[in-house]
This record gives sequence, structure tokens and C-alpha cells, in this order.
Amino acid sequence: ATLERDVQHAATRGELTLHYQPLFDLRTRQAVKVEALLRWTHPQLGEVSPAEFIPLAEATGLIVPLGEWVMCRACTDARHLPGTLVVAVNVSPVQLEDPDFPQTVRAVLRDCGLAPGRLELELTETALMRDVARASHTLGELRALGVRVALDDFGTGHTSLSSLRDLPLDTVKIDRSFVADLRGGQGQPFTQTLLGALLQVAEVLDLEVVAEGLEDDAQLRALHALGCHVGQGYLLGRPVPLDRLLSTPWDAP
Ligand code: G
Ligand code: G
Ligand code: MN
Ligand code: NA
Repeated sequence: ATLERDVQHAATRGELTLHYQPLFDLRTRQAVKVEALLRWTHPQLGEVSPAEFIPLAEATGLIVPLGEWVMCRACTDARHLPGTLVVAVNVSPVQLEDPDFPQTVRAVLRDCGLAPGRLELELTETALMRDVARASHTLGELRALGVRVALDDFGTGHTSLSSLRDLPLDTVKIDRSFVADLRGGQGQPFTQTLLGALLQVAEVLDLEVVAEGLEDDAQLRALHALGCHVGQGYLLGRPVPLDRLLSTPWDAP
């Protein structure tokens, strides 16, 4: 209950920051996106993971103003980044279900002066599968503003092939549990075949595919060989504050 109360004041007390993790084109080795990840430094407890406090903020509805704060911060920070970089922001299902959400996104972009094409909104499968028809309509409104839409943690939920076909999406992020199977070698043949099939589906549907959680070179090479063009993970870059991000080179290590 204390954490739930404290998170309400975290933003106004300056305890929240965003870290950014780069995403790289695996062919050119250039950074193409950064994902904004919320960090909370609690005055007594220290670092509290968003996995812990986001659910609390969702339960109280606080996630709506909190999510807007994140989007605003990320869009403002994006103006310090090279103009080709897209900034990705995680969006809670509670935000997506807020009828004002598309208007909020539009207002944030206008206030921050960011080109809509430089913002990507990441939604999880569970967020979209709660009510596919409604989610599809909202995603359509968001894309009409010019922002990009990504399906996050793909493979952990229950997205059907027809939903994948029908949802207006730009990007699919393969959950790192699949990528983990490819550690240190060929990986499990079944996972390789599955990812190969997914990449073929994605190509037909004109979806960009991102591999999450790349931690070793074998995973990177396997995914690149399968035709996955964008990667994210500790191997390529950890989440860092904006100043650190600005002082690191934009090519993959
Ligand atoms: O960064 P980390 O691995 O600790 O994130 C844990 C979880 O919290 C991930 O699922 C991530 O998507 C989520 N998360 C991080 N930042 C945000 C945010 O700004 N909004 C929402 N809704 N989720 C976030
Ligand atoms: O659910 P989502 O994909 O938004 O979660 C993002 C989280 O994944 C971030 O908190 C980030 O710290 C974490 N993450 C990023 N790269 C890696 C990685 O290579 N390995 C692991 N285990 N976690 C990662
Ligand atoms: Mn994400
Ligand atoms: Na993810």
C-alpha cells in the first residue's frame, strides 16, 4: 500500500527518469531506434522495477497521467537525437482503453514538436487481444496520426495469425524467451524453424521484425541469417540515461 501511495508522487518529486536502450539494424549495424524504459528511484527503497510499480499504477488509473509523462519526456528527449532515430514508448492496455488516448498522443507530439513518424508505441499481445476489434480501431486512429505501432513480447500471448494480418501494425518484437533458445550455438531446431516461419509471415505482411534480448553473438548471427533485420539486447547496448546515450557511438559494438 505504501508503494502504491508513493508512486502517485514519484513524478512530481522528480524520482522518475527514462533510460534508453538502442535498437540496431543488423545489416548496417547502425542504431535505428531507442526504447524508453521508465526508472523509479524511491527515496528509501532505491530502484524499484517498472514490473513492480506499473501494475500498481494500472490498478489506480495513475498509469494514464504517468504514461503521458513518459511519452512527453521521450518525445522531448528525442529532439536531441539524430533525426533518423525513432523513439519507442511502452503503452499500458489501460492507456490504450482510455478513449482520449489518440488525442493525448496528438497533443504530446504537437507540444513537443516531434514528427509523428519518429514515435513508436509498443503494445503487448495481452493489451491487443483483450478486445481485438476495439484495439484495431484505436491502432488505426494512432497510425492515422502518423505514429508507428509495435506488438511487444510477441509469442508470449495468443495473437492469432488472422489478428496479425488484420491489426494495423508496423513492427513485431519477438519475445526474448525465443531468442534465449538460440544462445551459444544453433539453438533448438524447433525454435529456429518457428522463427524462420514467423519471419516469412512478417515479410508477406510487410512487418518489421525486432529480436529482443540479444545477449550473445551466436543469437545475433542466427537471427540475421533467418532474415531478422533489427536487434535489441545487452550484447548491443544496455538501457542508459540520455546523456550516456548521447555520448555513445551510433554503430553497434
Ligand atoms: O526496463 P525493465 O526490464 O525493468 O522493464 C520491465 C517491464 O516494464 C517491461 O515489460 C517493460 O516493457 C515495462 N516498462 C518499462 N517502462 C515502461 C513504461 O514507461 N510504461 C509501461 N507501461 N511499461 C514500461
Ligand atoms: O517487455 P519489454 O520488452 O518492454 O521489456 C524491456 C525490458 O527488457 C527492459 O527492462 C530491459 O532492461 C530488458 N532487456 C533488454 N535487453 C535485454 C537482454 O538482452 N536480456 C534481458 N534479460 N533483458 C533485457
Ligand atoms: Mn518494450
Ligand atoms: Na518486450
